[in-house]
Amino acid sequence: MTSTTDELDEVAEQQRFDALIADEQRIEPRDWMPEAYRRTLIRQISQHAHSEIIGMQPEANWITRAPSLKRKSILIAKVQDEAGHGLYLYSAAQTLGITREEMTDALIEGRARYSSIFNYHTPTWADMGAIGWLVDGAAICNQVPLCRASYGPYGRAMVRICKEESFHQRQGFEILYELSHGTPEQKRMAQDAVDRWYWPSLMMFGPSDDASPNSAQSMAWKIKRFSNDELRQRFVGMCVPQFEALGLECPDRDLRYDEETGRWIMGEIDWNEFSEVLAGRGPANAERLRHRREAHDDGAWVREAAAAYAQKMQDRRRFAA
Ligand code: FAQ
Repeated sequence: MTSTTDELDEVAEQQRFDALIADEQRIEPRDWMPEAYRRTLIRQISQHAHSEIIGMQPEANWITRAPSLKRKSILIAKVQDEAGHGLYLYSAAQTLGITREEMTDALIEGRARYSSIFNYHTPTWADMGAIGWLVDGAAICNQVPLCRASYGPYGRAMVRICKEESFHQRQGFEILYELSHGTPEQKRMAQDAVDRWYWPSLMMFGPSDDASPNSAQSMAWKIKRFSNDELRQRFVGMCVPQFEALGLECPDRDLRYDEETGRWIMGEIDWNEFSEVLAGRGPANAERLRHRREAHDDGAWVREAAAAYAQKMQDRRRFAA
């Protein structure tokens, strides 16, 4: 084929891709897609997968110390759900031509991003409530629109993830509700946890729109459906009545609703703290990566055994044929 024919083919493919996006159709792994679209998806989906896997750590910290058998089994189920989310997402990313090993290596070698939120410590049981309510709540706000992401495997993975996140958010709210309606000391513990997690949960939505280099293109490709600030607004609006139901104070003392614009006016997010965490200098970054690396090394025998078993089965099938 001549290069002119190649170029004509590429123009036709691009037109087909653009038409599918314009028509709200899904792009599937077999379809032609622009290289930048593929790379953007690998970036976002793998970062998302890493977040789910690293995100197991702050809550796993409380499994052995949960205050009752019921709380312990709920927490184990939640942490296992996060592992499952990581696996669906790694699988979705693999349909774009990257391997699980490449993604894992990038994470444990410190070359990959994962959500800033998981670089904070969980010193009290109330942190389990605050994570469920605020962190899973923010995750739902961000992820429900991703169920309509233009890339089929990502959107479909998000449907099940969102259902599970709803249960997570509900259990977090319930932990906080019990604490905030318990003894004065329990209520103080709940307020303290919410004070520590509120601002970092707002940072989960990413930089403000004017500082978000990827948003415009990702929205044009219908990967993202709303901007970072739009989703942050939606989340704050969702939290306000829930703060009241919990009987807890919102840590943002400047928060108010502007009737004229229909928007929440918020206090200033500490973007310096956000960039420090992204640069690897958050309270628990080093610990999270160290733990992930150790878990990877400890699991080497499982991977080797699984590969040896798969090889044995393949040989058996070949000899039987
Ligand atoms: N932390 O141009 P944008 C969960 C990076 S899952 C770290 O706005 P984009 C469930 C961004 O990657 C939580 N990095 O980027 C759970 C980019 O870096 P790059 C994870 C951040 O992609 C609950 C740069 O800044 N959820 O919580 C953060 O258009 C409980 C510029 O930003 C997802 O991943 C951040 N907060 O928008 C699990 C959802 N924000 O790659 C366990 C899917 C931004 O250019 C327990 N992802 N960055 O070097 C998304 O929706 C998007 O990727 C955004 C960022 C909105 C996170």
